[in-house]
Amino acid sequence: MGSGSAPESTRPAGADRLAGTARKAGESWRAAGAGAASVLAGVGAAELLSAFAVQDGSPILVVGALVIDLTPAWLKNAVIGVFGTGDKAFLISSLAVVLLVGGALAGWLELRRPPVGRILIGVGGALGVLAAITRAGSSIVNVVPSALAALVAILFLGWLAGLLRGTRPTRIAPQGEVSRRHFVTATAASAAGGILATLIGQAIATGYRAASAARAAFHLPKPAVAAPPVPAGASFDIGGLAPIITPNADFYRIDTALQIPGIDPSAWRLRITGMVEKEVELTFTELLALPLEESVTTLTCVSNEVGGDLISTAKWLGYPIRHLLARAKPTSDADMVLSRSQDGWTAGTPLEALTDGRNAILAVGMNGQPLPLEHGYPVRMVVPGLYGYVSATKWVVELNVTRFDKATSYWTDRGWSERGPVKLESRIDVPGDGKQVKAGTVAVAGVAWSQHVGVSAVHVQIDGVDWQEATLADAISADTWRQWKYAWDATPGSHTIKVRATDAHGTMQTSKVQDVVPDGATGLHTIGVSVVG
Ligand SMILES: Nc1nc2c(c(=O)[nH]1)N[C@H]1C(S)=C(S)[C@@H](COP(=O)(O)O)O[C@H]1N2
Ligand SMILES: [Mo]
Repeated sequence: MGSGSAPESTRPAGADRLAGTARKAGESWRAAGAGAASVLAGVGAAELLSAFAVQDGSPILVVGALVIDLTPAWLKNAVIGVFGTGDKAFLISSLAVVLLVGGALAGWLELRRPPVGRILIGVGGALGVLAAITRAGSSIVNVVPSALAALVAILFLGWLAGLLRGTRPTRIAPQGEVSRRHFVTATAASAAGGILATLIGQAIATGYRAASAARAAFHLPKPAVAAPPVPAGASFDIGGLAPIITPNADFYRIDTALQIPGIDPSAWRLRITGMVEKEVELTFTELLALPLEESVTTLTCVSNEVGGDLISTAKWLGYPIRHLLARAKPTSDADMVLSRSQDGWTAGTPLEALTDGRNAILAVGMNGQPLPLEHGYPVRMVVPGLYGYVSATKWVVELNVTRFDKATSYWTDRGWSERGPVKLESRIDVPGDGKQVKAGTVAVAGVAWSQHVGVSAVHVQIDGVDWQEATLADAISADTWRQWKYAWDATPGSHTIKVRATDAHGTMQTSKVQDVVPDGATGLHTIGVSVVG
């Protein structure tokens, strides 16, 4: 028997037990720390996601809102009595404490009885999901951050608890397979990362939430010049045909904004700068005090494929840009207005399109509502006849008067054409491509557009035979799309249907197939249907 046996074995049994108890106590604290850190990591991931992608559904805020709703009035009053306007801060801090204590408890349970700790976190996540669902006006995406929070916290807890178990002494590795320092570093990094992500997420989302609240409190002024009512004859009653006015919720959305700019309308300014005799600055209040005009205009994206749905129509409320430019007095050599969005995006619009009398406006209203945040609240541009990328700047804050040979814009820097007039196009909405229909009279219908020129005719061709004239719905104006329909006498078998529009100048839509790059797609929308007897 050598004298080199482990020191433990020579220690008295009592000291051994004491050391064991102390180790266990320390381990419990570390498990609690791992649980709290896991929850912080989960919350951080969720706050980032809700700030960037979901726009709403921050687990902290949805749970907070639910707590506010569930708190009895007497308790609410007591809290307000004690904390005054700090009541919200009190609520958030209380939630943070509950989360951390819950996380610590989960960590402790996880070490003792896996996977009970992770299950507890799952239950907490389910509460967040429930809170998100019960929020007024919430959609299903709002539950995603809470679900993500739970998932991330569960993964982190599994990982950290594994590391912690690895620090236990074993016969082969008396110091444990994982160093305690390694575990502590991993836990601290998880916690710090979670806190940082939460702070960043909150900072980013604050502007959006403030703008959202300001928009909710804002009532559109009455138009000085109302749009004439949309003629009854502008719409056919055919199921599946795009409605002549697109509801805001269905209006296509295209932009580069990862996070929708949250603009405080009271801080919003429009600056007209550059090649002008006099720079002009306008506040939101000043804009609203001007005589606003209503106009119905169809907006199209240059990326709209033939037959695509990146096109919508709204009744806009706004102020003609030409009047503001007249105040600034562009110099005679200027030919472009580089509009800039709050987030730095730019569009280059021919000066002429903004001054030639068309309804080129700074819009504040869309279908009787303040502009939705994703469509440019508080102010955007709408210019009939031009694709959105050269005209329809959302969250607009500056009009820089310049020249095409001096300035470029966001998409022209990326290979798209400098000029972007909308091309004459038409689309078949019904029947849908590849659909089966019954033999007999079949309603074929769709839309055609050539903004600021107008559509004068639409023809339909079945199986490459003759072009038949379709019936046009009444036009709202040359700036809007036009519905068309054709009663087709369908016989059993497979058939191809093509559509072709003619504009108000008599120019026929080209059948030449061109890609969306660099200035918009061309070609005839063609569908296939099978007719059964
Ligand atoms: N600030 C900003 N404005 C923008 C864009 C953008 O990326 N950022 N995209 C433009 C493009 S390409 C189009 S087609 C229209 C789309 O407007 P909508 O999303 O309201 O339909 O917005 C235009 N305005
Ligand atoms: Mo676009």
